[in-house]
Amino acid sequence: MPSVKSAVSAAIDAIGGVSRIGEDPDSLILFNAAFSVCSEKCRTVIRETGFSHTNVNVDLTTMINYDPRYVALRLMAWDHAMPLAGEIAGWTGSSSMAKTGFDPCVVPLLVDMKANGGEGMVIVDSAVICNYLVRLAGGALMPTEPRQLALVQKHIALVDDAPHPALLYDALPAKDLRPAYLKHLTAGGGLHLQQIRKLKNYLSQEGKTWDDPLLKRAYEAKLKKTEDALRATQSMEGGDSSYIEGSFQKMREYLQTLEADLKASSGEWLCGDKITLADVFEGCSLYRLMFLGCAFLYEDLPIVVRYSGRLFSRPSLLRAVILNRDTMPSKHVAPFYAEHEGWLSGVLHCRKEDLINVMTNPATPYAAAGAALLAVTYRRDLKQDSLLAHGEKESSAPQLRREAQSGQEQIVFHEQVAIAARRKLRCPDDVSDLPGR
Ligand SMILES: N[C@@H](CCC(=O)N[C@@H](CS)C(=O)NCC(=O)O)C(=O)O
Repeated sequence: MPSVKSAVSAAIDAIGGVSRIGEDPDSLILFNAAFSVCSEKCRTVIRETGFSHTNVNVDLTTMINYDPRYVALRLMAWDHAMPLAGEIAGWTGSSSMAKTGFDPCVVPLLVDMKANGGEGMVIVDSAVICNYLVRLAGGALMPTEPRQLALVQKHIALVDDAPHPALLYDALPAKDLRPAYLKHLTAGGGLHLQQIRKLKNYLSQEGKTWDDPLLKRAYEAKLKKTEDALRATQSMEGGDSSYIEGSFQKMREYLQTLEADLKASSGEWLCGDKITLADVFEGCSLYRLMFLGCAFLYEDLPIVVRYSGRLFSRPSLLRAVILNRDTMPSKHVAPFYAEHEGWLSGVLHCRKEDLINVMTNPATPYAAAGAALLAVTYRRDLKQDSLLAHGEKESSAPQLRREAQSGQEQIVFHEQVAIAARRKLRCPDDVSDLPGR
């Protein structure tokens, strides 16, 4: 069994995307993805608690999270008494580990290098990671009164089991308000099919690039889970929308519970006047619904609406989630950019979505996709500049921060164009072939 340290180095070699934040960034390492609601919870808690850390940005669009070096690291946190996701219930539209088993191929993942007498410890699952972080921070974001404690854990579990993945991959046929690029990418189960192809490709490398029965079991389980998800999408295309209707119904019921629990609170947060981990989870959850154009699910719940307004102006959530430069665009949330960064930023955010919409549209001519691909040849320089600036981001002068932000913005833009163009031109999955990488 390799040490945690060597498994971390191998995973970082595979993934890259490292930024070191704060004065002591070596103790905590967070593998996470910009556009992942579970990662958003962890990043917000890190902002709230102020931990220095190393951020490893996992690009889910390239499916680098299926690389055996990352999966092996994740398996170090697996309690073998727990089934793997895919080995039990079929696709439920939720990604709760408690309900659906341990998924060996997802983010987020935290490593505490100081734990276990300096041997290091791998911690997975957003609820477990966030509970761990608040304990490490001496109980910040956690009440001590037993009934409040139970309420916090209740809402963590509600958000954990909310069918966010279902609402990302699929939508009500008559009310699909997701950004068009999401519709393009998920149409016909397209994203699941790409994931399946990638997983099969890794499985076929057994004995070549990896050789471990646990990894084989992990890939087979993930493949089964993804095939189940594909079947759910395909059932809708066959005219049976009960799966997605059930998911929306479940989401609606959870939001009504939130409304009722907020009503019973003596203050502006779930547990009175002090913000807790439950509010952080709810903030990420409500924001994701808004991003996907699903805020209609709670717009008739007045207490939830006012509560979401407070959460969406919380600096931790703004910086870790809403204004995060690496995340995907959505016109539904462009007003936040306009409000906090000026109208031009709001307009650019919308144009960014427009461009990705065009590039991912199967009807876009190949010449246009080729032109966009050429545009990314500038990316390498941009990336270097921005990484330099990004390293300084937390502590430096406003001028440097602004430069870092604009560098990041351009990189995100170019990366998204690259991804879209690559798909359009049916480039190989291995993105290292792209110009600018
Ligand atoms: N229960 C897990 C769920 C993690 C999860 O499903 N992560 C998603 C992003 S939110 C992911 O990595 N998906 C990529 C994939 O399945 O390929 C947690 O809360 O951490």
